[in-house]
Amino acid sequence: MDAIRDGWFTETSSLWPGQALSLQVEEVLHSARSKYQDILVFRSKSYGTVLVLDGCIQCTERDEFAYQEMIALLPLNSHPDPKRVLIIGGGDGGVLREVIKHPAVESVVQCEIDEEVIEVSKRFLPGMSLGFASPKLSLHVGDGFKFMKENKDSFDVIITDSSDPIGPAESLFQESYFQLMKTALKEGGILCTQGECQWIHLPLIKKVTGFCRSLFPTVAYAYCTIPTYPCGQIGFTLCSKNKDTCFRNPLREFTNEEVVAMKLRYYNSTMHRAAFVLPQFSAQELGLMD
Ligand code: SPD
Repeated sequence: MDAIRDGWFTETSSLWPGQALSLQVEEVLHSARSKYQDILVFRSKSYGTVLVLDGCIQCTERDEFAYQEMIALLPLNSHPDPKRVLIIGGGDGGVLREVIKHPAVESVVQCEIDEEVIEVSKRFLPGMSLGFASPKLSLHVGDGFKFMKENKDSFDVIITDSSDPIGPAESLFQESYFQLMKTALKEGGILCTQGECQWIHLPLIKKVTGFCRSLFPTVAYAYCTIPTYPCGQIGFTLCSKNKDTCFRNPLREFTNEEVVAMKLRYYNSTMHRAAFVLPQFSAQELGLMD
């Protein structure tokens, strides 16, 4: 709980040196160490309940929908028929909540290594974790690498909702992991991973999109705004085994009525397209120019 001082939680990390985000704390609800990481939950003054893993903010009730909707719907709406989905990580349940809303999705396997994150989310973040009761879900508590080695050619879409590339999640940003996702995807399958922030992690994004290009015929990077992630943004790496996939043009467009019925608050078809429009410094460095 070193990160809380004088009633403020401050998120510092060697991944974003020289900068920090602080949130005012009203009450610490939970603080414990699981087998894998430190888990902190607090009620903040202006962002609702906040989940922090190893000192890094994973989600706040106020803005989580931006990330969860986009990491789920960018790949799902880029696939012609995303029936079978695998989520790696995502123990808070927010990505699952969005995936099971999708009309084409018939079944979801979620593979999360840290059961305590799931339990903490069920207890303190009920609005995020309600999907754990879905009949579409098979929950697998265990290692995503092992699971994918044992489940080849099985999924239309794989979503990796990881924390940052330090500690347990570091391996999820490496080429061997993307190779494994490729083998777990069916023909024409699509993956989407937490892709970090172009303002502070451009070299990492360049490395990841670079090796992805050697593995997949179609690779893209998109991003959303979100106040409580570093620099107020986070990105997504998307790859398709289908050379004809055009990520910026969704194959399925939700009508306004569908957007409202699905209780979407960030994602719509216009936002889908806009998410792939990168600032010049980033587009140029990543070689993702039009
Ligand atoms: N810098 C924090 C990145 C966290 C990304 N994962 C968030 C998990 C939300 N389901």
